[in-house]
Amino acid sequence: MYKLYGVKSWGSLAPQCVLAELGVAHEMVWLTPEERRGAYRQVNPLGYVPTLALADGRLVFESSAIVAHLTDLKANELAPRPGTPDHAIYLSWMTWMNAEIYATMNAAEFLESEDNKTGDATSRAALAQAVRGKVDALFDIVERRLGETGGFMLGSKASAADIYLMMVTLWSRPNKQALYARCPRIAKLVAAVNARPATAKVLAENGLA
Ligand SMILES: N[C@@H](CCC(=O)N[C@@H](CS)C(=O)NCC(=O)O)C(=O)O
Repeated sequence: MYKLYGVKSWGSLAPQCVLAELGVAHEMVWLTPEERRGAYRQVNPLGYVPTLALADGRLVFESSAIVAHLTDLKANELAPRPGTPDHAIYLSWMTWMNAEIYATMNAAEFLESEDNKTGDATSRAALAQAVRGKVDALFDIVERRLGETGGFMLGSKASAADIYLMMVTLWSRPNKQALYARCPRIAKLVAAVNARPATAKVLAENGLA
């Protein structure tokens, strides 16, 4: 059975939603933010969540890889089948959301955190603001895409890529409502994703209902 290591409302959210949506048997291992710094480093080298432990004990990290692995397990409505051109487009956007949006948000959070001691406070704040500006620009790219696709990341029907997008919007600044007000197509997509019964249940479990 799969074991998903997570922290509530963090990067384990999309993998947990996809496990629930697909009805895949799994166990959740909830960590506190502090626990990630200890023995969990042997599970995930950076102490990041999520990590998915396979039935044979091997460990899969990177949230987008975990989601794509799960949707590849069997034919389902959340993603195109592996090896097809549509699946290439799916992987492309999943990787982009992780490598660009998620990673840039992480960079901004680091710049804003007490761990960042580079230079003076003013230049740190200016740099963080510039990186937040890049995050906004990335969401603008998504907003434009949704105007071309029919409302969802891969077309006119929801997929796991939309669940992933919903997750990263939660961490936008100053808050998710500001993003949804600026990007109405993203807001509509998130509302549709959040209304899915399996996802709604997971959101409630993560304290996000
Ligand atoms: N690229 C990784 C990023 C994971 C990540 O940044 N997780 C955050 C939680 S949302 C984390 O564990 N941060 C802990 C830290 O920065 O120490 C993935 O997609 O899985």
